[in-house]
Amino acid sequence: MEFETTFYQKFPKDFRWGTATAAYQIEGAVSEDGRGPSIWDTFSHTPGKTLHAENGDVACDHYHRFDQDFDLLLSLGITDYRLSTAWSRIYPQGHGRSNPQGVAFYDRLIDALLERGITPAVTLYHWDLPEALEASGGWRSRDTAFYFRDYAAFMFQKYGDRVKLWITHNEPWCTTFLGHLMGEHAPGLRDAKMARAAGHHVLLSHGLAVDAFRGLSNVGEIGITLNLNTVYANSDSDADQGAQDWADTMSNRIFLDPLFKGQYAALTDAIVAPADPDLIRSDDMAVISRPIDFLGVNYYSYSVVAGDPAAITTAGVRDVTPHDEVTDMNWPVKAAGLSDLLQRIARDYTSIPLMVTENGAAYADRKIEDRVADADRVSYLRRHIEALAVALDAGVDLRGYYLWSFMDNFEWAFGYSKRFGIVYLDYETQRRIPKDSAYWYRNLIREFHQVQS
Ligand code: IFM
Repeated sequence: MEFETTFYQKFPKDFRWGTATAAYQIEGAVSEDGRGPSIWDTFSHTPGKTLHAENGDVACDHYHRFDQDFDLLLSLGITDYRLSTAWSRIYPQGHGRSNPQGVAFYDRLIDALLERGITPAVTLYHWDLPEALEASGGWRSRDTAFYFRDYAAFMFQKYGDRVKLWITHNEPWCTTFLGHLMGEHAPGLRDAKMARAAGHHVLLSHGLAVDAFRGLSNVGEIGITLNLNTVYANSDSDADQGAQDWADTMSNRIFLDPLFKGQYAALTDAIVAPADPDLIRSDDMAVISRPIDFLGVNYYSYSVVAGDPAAITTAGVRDVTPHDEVTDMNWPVKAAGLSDLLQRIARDYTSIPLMVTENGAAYADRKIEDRVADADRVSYLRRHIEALAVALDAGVDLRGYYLWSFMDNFEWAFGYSKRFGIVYLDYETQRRIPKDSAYWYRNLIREFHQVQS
């Protein structure tokens, strides 16, 4: 047994054990069947933006291999799968005329999952904004929020008979900070005012999509996914507590507060930039904080911070996180950060169901013969899944866990250098090789169902 019987019994009977991926990271086929370019095509083809100038042109070639990939998922007993759809396959220009071939592709893909008894959870935006919309101001423009609503409404109507779990956005933090403030993600901007506008319009687009969803019947449940990071103060001192307040707002409250409290956290202006006078319009906060059915939580790492007046460039906040155990991303590991985070959300923000929509780790995996012995990943996963049980014990309404990622894929600015998958990708041949962690996860799911039946 991977875990004791009593351990499995802590989870609800219908707990979702899944894996997650995203369109640009796996699909490839960027110029096929009428797909319009997205900001990630532009960004990854701009010299200096991604490691080794790598891009998602081919990626895992999932566009042509999804049947084989879903056979593999099924053989691993994984019954839930989180994917994202590429907006520019549906609307090559971002709005206007939809693309029948793109629509047909997701028809085939969703049907292929359902035929195998795998439940899809669909994320509508995982960072690949149609380039045509970027040209007219991207997320800095209010219009983009309404174009997103229209795209979302189309998707609900088209696939809502088969897809019952919808996620509007993946990690608005990354769109806002990495894309518009730090320049590390598409569209590669470094402008605080623009970041403030982009973050607001992403949230607004989420709320507008929720409204569109509520206007339809029998389409299931809708939520949003945030990347959250448990922030601990180094001590009880006022300085360290102040640093924690700042870092926690920057990582967590920045999106949790508007979504669940209908207002921006007090430090938002200081952390990003004050909002322009006409940015936040009268009804916006009410739209942004519309009730949702679940919150998706992506958790990878944590931080410990101390107050330090000498840390001028980071607003007096010094990162003192121990790096005794890190993943290949150099992200410090702390599984208790996940249980603390889930309990904190339930305590401070909402009693709606939570789902861990991403958790996992990159390691420098080696394929020897036909085996990838990724004991470090198994250890990471085991401890984080134990943390789920701690949260459940504490009364958190947790409904699912989607491991990131099903297979190695395009890790954005890091290109193909970071391997998060439980399935190894030989990019030369496009062979898929389940790692030891895939078999470990298969056993866990099998045992869970045995105990629960
Ligand atoms: O690969 C990403 C994913 O696209 C979003 N969440 C974090 C993952 C690992 O960096």
